Amino acid sequence: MRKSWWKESVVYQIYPRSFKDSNGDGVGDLRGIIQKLDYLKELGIDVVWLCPVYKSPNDDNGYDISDYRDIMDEFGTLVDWQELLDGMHQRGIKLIMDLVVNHSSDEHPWFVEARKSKDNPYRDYYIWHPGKNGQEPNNWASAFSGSAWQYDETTGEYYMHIFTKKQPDLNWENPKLRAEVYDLMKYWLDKGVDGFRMDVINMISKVPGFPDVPARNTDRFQSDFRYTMNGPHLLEFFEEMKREVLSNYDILTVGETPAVTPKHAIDFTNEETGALSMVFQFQHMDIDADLSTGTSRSTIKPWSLLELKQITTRWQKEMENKGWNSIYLMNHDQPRSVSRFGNDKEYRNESAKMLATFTLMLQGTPYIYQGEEIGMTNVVFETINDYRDVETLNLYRELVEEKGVDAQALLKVLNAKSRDNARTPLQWDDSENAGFTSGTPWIKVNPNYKSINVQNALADPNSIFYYYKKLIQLRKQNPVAVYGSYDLLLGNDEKVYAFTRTFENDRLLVLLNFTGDHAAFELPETTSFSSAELLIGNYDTASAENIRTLTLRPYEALVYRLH
Ligand code: ISL
Ligand code: CA
Repeated sequence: MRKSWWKESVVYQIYPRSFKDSNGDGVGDLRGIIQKLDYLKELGIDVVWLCPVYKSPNDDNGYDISDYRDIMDEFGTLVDWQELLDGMHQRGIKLIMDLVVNHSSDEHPWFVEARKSKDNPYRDYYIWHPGKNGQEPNNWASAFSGSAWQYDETTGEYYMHIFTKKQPDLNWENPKLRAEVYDLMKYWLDKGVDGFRMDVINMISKVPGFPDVPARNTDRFQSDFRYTMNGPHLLEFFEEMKREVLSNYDILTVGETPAVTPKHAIDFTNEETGALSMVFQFQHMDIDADLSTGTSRSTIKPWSLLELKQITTRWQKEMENKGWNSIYLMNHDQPRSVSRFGNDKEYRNESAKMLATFTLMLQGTPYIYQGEEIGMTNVVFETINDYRDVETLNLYRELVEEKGVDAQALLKVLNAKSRDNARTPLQWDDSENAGFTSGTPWIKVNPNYKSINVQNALADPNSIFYYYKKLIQLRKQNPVAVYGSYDLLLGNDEKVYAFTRTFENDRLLVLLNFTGDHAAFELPETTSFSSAELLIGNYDTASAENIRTLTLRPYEALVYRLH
């Protein structure tokens, strides 16, 4: 396996709208991030992934871009952006930008032109289709409710939008459009950015003919993305992008790729034949959803550790030596990891550290989402009016207002699943609005900021923050934590997740109790070692000496070096 800086890096994700507001308008901005660069340096991360900061009408908080080469007014200017990049580079931190090119904003000049007439030179930058019997061309649902097609009066045709109707899909079949995308990528790379996170990049090739998806129920529009992802030209587009752009730079590229198998991921990330460094897969993001009755976001069910083990092990083993994983438990689209996979009440501290150990000790590049390093939790909004996310608001309208689903029942699901859980402001201190803004925040602050905040974390040597810091250093000092192969132990244990990492003559043993109970276990005879040295643990006092038969305390995490 080739060594590379992006395999050894730890990435920190910033959602700029909610990170830090520098001018009191209630919206986080670039100068706010500049103020906090030393905080990121202290944590020890290597790379920042910055969610979109380009000009945008903000129908989907920056994922609807109207100018790919300039900065959103609310966030600042290109001059601020340059200062941010320089400030990062001075501190040895790299910057990857979000590349959102499956779709643009409907206010992008390309779309403004495209919708003018059928023979406009920009018409083919987007995907147009006549209606079928006076209705939408097919039964595809948008990921954000309703049809994936919008009728456009001027020319009497529909355009495709997998996300909101203000996010028309770009037509990658058009070589002119592809050349434009490569150009804008070079524009940012030549300014010195260190890579891209590529939004839903496996959606750029759709299955031709746009056939109806099989109906699972009587709904007019079906949430089934089989024909909008991993289409027949995807690998060609990747190859071309690699040839035209990526291969000329030493960068980190991570594709956001829902609904991929390890086979796809290997095609995309293989060192010789793939185009990308790594991808985000989503299998583990569905373990608490009931996909037979709805989507990941509209349903909730208890998840099982056995399933998490099975999914994680599948990705760890199948990608080994063939591709490269990225490891994450949350991002700006997902609930808070400690609330979802740990216990955000009596064991918040222990379980957040246990989950950190899990994330940092797997094979792959780990991603930490802002606030995760201090154990921020889901927020409980009691009314739909507190939510801001377009996906959440559309879902509420569709289910409650159109289909008559019980509002309280849906609010319960949203409390657990809404993307806004990740988007409440970062809690800096215990002053008003958590020190995020001196004005009125664009979305409510989680009321637990009085105790859960950065200031408290920095003042407490036992905080989740310092535990992350230690784990990050551990990963840097031990190549086995980066490159070591993964092997699962105790595959049937419903409480304890145990695995080893092996690289050359070095071996680590990782023991994680995923429950609030005491969990006893016995390592299999085949795990041979004569002594074990504790590298890190999330309880103050050490465990028993004999680690072969151990009882882990609630959410206990231990990492040993085996000799
Ligand atoms: O479509 C999905 C599953 O089939 C979604 O889970 C999808 O993966 C996800 O919504 C894509 O997210 C990304 O693109 C969106 C944007 O709203 C998100 O914030 C972004 O991360 C549209 O750009
Ligand atoms: Ca601001």
